Amino acid sequence: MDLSTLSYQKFVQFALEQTKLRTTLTPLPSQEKFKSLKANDNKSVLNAISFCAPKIRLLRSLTIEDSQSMLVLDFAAFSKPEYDAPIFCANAFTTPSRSIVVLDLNPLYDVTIHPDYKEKYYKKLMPLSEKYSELLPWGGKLTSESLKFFSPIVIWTTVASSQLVHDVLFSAFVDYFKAWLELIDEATDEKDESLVLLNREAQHKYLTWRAEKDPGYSILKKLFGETLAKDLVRQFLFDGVDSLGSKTFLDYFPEYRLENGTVNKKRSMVGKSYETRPWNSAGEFIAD
Ligand code: BLA
Repeated sequence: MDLSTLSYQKFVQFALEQTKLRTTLTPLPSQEKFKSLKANDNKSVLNAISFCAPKIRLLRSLTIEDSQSMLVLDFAAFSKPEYDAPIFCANAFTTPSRSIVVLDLNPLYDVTIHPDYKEKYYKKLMPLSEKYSELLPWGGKLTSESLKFFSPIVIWTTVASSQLVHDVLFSAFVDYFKAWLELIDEATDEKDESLVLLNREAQHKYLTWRAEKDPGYSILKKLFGETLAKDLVRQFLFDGVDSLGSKTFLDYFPEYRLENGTVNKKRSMVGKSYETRPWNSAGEFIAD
């Protein structure tokens, strides 16, 4: 399809407007640093924004739009470590033929081993996973390791690009972002410093995973060159990876260690799995 009628700007604008209705956003230094970022191809249009708010450590968005070849949305929002709230995650990669999408409130703690966390945040949101299951169906096998960062309401899809899919995706983005804002509104700050520490480490582990293994990296490298792409990933997209903790990728994910001590470049050690949605509509894990 012709991408020139589609844009992810409306998604970002909606999120900013909704957030401003509830809290005060303050621009972060990383926004200033990356706002005049330019791509090597001289045609992709970029938009990079980043903010914090009293309960929000980082709300950032990167869009890359070239109507001839691709539209990219990478939007995420992280609470301050005083809150154990999920991470808002909206990633979309759209070409004239297909759209690859992950939309989720990524859990801070793996829901398959923390049922209390699942109960606390996802029980009442489960209807969302059904609402879009027809038009944005499960995308098939994915990197197995990614699944522990996903929630039972995750939308993971790879579908033919169309205006309808784009509109449905916007509607889903609206629902999921409002749900996230609601959770942030309701969140009360943790007073127990040892639990705040756990929250901080959980965010750091997530950032470490994504800064190392995000599937978008090869495209960022092509557009910006290796050095800038790395800075973009570590200082903008996953800001906090170098400050929220001191553990390394191999401390968190030792199975990726090669004999010479470096990180295995493979995305998955286990391989891809989960051909179908591994949660049922009650949020129970149904894959083995
Ligand atoms: C593919 N993106 C994918 C896949 C997933 C994600 C699961 C399928 C391949 C796989 O299983 O690894 C997304 N994975 C995620 C997310 C998390 C995760 C969000 O673990 C969070 C924890 N995608 C982007 C951006 C670009 C992009 C910004 O978000 C480009 C700049 C591209 N994603 C992209 C491409 C593919 C892809 C090109 C298909 C090619 C591939 O699989 O490598």
